[in-house]
Amino acid sequence: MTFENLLVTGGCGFIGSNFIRFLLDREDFTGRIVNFDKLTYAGNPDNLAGVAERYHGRYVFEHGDVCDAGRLEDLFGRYGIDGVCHFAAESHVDRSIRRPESFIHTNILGTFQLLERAKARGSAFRLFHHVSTDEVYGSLGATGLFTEEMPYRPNSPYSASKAASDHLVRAYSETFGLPATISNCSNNYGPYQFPEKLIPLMVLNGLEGKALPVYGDGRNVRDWLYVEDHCEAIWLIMRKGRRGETYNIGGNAEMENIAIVRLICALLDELAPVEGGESRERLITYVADRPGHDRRYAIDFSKLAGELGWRPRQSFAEGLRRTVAWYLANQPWIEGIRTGAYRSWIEEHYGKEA
Ligand code: NAD
Ligand code: TDX
Repeated sequence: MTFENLLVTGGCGFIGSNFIRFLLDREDFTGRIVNFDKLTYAGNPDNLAGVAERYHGRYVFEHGDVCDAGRLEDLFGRYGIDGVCHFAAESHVDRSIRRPESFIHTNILGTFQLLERAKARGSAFRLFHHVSTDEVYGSLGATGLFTEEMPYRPNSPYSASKAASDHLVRAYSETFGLPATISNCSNNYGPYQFPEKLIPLMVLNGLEGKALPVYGDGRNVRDWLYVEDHCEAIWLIMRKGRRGETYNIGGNAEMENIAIVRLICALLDELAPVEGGESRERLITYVADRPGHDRRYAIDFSKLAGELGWRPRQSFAEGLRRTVAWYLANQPWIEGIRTGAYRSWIEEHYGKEA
């Protein structure tokens, strides 16, 4: 299965931009990508710098909101969309606790509008792939793994909105026969991740000599997956996954937050030592816990491994080193965010409300 005109939503975000680069380089994808993105604070055109020029004719950017039914109708018709890979979302848990409304709009209503447009394409439509999270399953105790059969128990407004969108995709598949797949993945890390998430935040704060805020006791556990491994899994599911199915994706890399922060300090001390040789560990600061903070996530991805032969390639130690090195080597990208220059560019091209 391949696609001639694939709509990628949220392609200017962290995982979406990695996915677009990944896919355009593959020999088994010869079609065109239409990247549809609202360019919220998390959408950064610098993530795809040079792509339109390099893949001329195979990559198009369209600015807009997945909640905008009229805009979607125009896009689906104009480009003859035959597949969707749906990344667009409000993605940050802390923001969903402070201001949940945009999460309900984009993650739930936006997914609904996309499903409606995909359904309206009838037999011309091949697949709706929905990119989701392991957070829909809630929190684990010291043992056990999330499987695809587990009941959903989302604990944050973010994960509740993603759970709702997963259910909508499933319902469109069951009720209307819409060809759809869903993937629920653990925490991603790698190049182009917005520095509000744990790993890039610690790297940037460490470089600037700022406090490294660790929530609660720092012993919450997440499973970590290098973003390129996630992209491979998504593409494999899109091509070969069974329609109507959900696949868990994980990295086999459970880590306590505090251990990650210490590893980042050690990498920064090695790759960008402070004058005088002091360790960044002195910047570690325990702060108030996140409300409803899930204690542990861990993934059983044996369905994906058994049916489609997928395995993560990147070890956490090597992936983290590559990631820290990427941030060190990409100062202009960091500066664009730090100074807000990426926003001024967007406002100039698309207006203040973008
Ligand atoms: P991100 O926040 O970096 O990017 C989100 C992108 O969506 C941005 O480019 C933003 O401009 C765009 N967007 C937001 N609202 C939009 C709207 N209404 N219309 C159109 N575009 C809109 O997110 P990410 O970390 O790349 O995550 C991508 C997807 O993967 C999300 O659906 C997320 O739930 C899921 N996911 C993320 C992780 C992770 O660790 N980051 C793990 C599992 C699943
Ligand atoms: O400053 C911090 N200090 C801290 O201790 C931040 C930003 C986070 N944390 C902790 C909270 C979590 O236990 O680190 C862990 C990771 O936090 P985030 O990077 O905010 O990720 P998380 O909340 O686990 O959610 C992420 O993974 C699943 C993504 O943001 C989601 O989009 C994805 O679905």
